[in-house]
Amino acid sequence: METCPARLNFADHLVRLNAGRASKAAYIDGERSLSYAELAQRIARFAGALRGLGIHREERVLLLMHDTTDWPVAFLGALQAGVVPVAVNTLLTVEDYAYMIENSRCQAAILSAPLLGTLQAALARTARHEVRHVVISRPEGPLAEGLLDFDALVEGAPALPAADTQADEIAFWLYSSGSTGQPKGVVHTHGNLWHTAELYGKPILGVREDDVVFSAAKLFFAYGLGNGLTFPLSVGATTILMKDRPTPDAVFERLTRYRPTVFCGVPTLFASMLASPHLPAREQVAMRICASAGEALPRELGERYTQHFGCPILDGIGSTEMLHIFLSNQPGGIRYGTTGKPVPGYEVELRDEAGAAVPPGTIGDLYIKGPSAALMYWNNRDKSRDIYRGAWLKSGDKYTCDADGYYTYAGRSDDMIKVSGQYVSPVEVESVLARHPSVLEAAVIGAPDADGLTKTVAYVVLRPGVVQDERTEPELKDFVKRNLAPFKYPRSICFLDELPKTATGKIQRFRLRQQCEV
Ligand code: 3SK
Repeated sequence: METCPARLNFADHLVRLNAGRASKAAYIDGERSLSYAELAQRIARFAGALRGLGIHREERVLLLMHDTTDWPVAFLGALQAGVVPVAVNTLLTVEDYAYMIENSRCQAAILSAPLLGTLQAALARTARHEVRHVVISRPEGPLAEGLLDFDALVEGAPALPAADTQADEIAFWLYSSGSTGQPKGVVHTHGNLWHTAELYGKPILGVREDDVVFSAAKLFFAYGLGNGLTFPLSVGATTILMKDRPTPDAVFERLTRYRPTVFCGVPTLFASMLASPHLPAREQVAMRICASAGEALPRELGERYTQHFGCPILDGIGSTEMLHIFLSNQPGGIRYGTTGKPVPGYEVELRDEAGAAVPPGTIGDLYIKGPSAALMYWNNRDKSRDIYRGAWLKSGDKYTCDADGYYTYAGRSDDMIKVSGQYVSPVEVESVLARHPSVLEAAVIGAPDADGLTKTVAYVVLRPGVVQDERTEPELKDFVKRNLAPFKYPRSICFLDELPKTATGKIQRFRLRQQCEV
């Protein structure tokens, strides 16, 4: 295996690698496409535009963008300039963005036009921000004064040669959420991108030059970033981007129109695809391999999918901190219901609370060692020390390993619940529910649905005198959607007279789990 070059600008690396593919389509988003030559040209010009706006190396820019061809241009253009893109989830709240703007001290925001109102509300709520420029991708009409048009900026800028960066140099950030407190800025290097392609994208997922790749997971997720940018561009493949929500119908439209050969999803999506009356027939699609991450893929779901499409799913687990998948099923050795084996190049250990390795078959905390680990959480030494332990990283997941070396998911070691691949903090949802005037107290847990996928369930005790009727549950769900990122709402609500508690008043979540089925 090649070693990672010490001097590496990952954008420049990709541009050079694809220099011989000038006319080949790199990206197609349904409205526009970019050949490899156009992509290279726009990356260099966007880098030039950042320079022209007075943004210096190592300064941050916020990327709040839907998946269109402008996303890779902005991300790689920033890398090319040595500027650090902070790519964020497009589904968060004004408060989340206000925090991220302050925390990252970003100098510019690059955003999709429909997100402008949210960004402006976040800027208004930020006591001290340093955002000097707001750049709009795909404006829907004339832009108000002071806003910059992405296309005009790119087309009017000179090409900037790549900054001479090191593999270990900060390249970009993503944000990761925890069960309490604010999101944490996960700081990644140029070299980390290179390692995920060399260790997982090429050898495990097996992405090739002749592939058409489609990831339903968006580029702002670490999982989507690898699937839809790092891996296909590392081999000169073509990538389909979709700005819409990944509903089964939207996904079917892309699977049948563009016939991707590599498709990356999450278990909740695979389940809703199989349940849809519009599920395409095997002959209508061209998938040869699929990836799944975000939550454990139930065995039966993997088997049904493969039976229908004739295409295997490689279920794996990664993390924002490790950038991509480090434990995965691998072609030729798939065991549905397990997360497979360590990806070569990564080491995995299961440890007990004292830090000792657990014997086969025993549940332990998952630790990982590998070359794509983030440097730190930005400005957060305590949380960094908690997770990054020397060369090892504590994932927060519990696993068992069988005698054949296959790992099986056994839940989280913190309170977080993973729903459709996104973390939900029960504490956060409970505190929003408790703010509703009808609610006395609430407890939130994760419970399996009929497909074996985890969904959030809220247990609610109403205030004395409040009468529960058919409007109560939808009202409480809407209340959570209005006050938190909407994906965090509880999928079902059970009303109780009281919550089970210990003698000292602690809620007994295990008793709620025992009585619960979604
Ligand atoms: O959720 C996962 O398993 C995952 C996979 C790849 C990259 C990032 C994450 C969180």
